Amino acid sequence: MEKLVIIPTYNESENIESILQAIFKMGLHFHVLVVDDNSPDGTADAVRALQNRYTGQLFLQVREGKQGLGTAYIHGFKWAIDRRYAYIFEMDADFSHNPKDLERLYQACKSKGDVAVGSRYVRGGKTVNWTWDRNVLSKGGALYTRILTWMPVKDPTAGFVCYKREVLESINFDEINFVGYAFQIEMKFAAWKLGFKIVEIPITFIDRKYGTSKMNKNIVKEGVLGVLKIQWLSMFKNYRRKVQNNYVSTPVVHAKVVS
Ligand SMILES: Nc1nc2c(ncn2[C@@H]2O[C@H](COP(=O)(O)OP(=O)(O)O)[C@@H](O)[C@H]2O)c(=O)[nH]1
Ligand SMILES: [Mg+2]
Repeated sequence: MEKLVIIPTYNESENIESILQAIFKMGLHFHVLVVDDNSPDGTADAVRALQNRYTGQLFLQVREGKQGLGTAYIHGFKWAIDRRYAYIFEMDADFSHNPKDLERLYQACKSKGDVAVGSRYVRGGKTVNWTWDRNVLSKGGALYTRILTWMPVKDPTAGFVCYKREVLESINFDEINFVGYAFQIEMKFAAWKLGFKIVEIPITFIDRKYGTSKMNKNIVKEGVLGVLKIQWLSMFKNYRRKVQNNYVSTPVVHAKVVS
């Protein structure tokens, strides 16, 4: 149980089959967990249809309805921790994140840090086909986060990330309540505050060709207020202690039955 890619989905029937095929076709032993929020377009059925071909590699969790990206990931993280995966990845379904970069993220996480971020804003990274307003929003969000928090991450809203299991085990998910960009920022912020090392590797982020973005005004608002909130907590309310998970799960050891 080495590498698990978590893909949250909401109405991704046009992308899900091809992204899964692209991951498995590489033959690099990545397992995939799709966390679908009961998409009306039948995304989960498309996953089920592939599960026979990829038994033991492709997993599906369906939640009741659209509950946001953040809680979908937390659901996936708990699932992954229970199964003792060593490296746990976040990745979108829409091909903005290139499956071919998974291995580079893995190697960076394994040998250079505890968290590896696929970054648009380090040397060699870029975005392709994004509208100017999405670019401004994303770069502005990154700058805003860096100015307020001083977190040494150039692409704090990035959603293409590899975490060592120990990092996720150390975070108390009950304290992570954001759902959009703020979720991505807070996960990195929490890891950083808990003393883990974050490295960034350059990626090319390409805007989706199929399906629609689930970005909206509330997600932006949450991002602006969310960064203020976590910085406030870390300055005055001992954020580190709050977000630290005091219960680190250990594998169930089955006692040998003698006699
Ligand atoms: N399970 C779940 N997945 C979501 C939700 N919102 C977005 N996603 C998925 O999260 C990924 C990123 O979302 P996307 O709309 O592409 O955001 P953008 O890249 O910022 O425009 C995609 O795979 C979406 O299907 C949600 O509420 N629940
Ligand atoms: Mg997208």
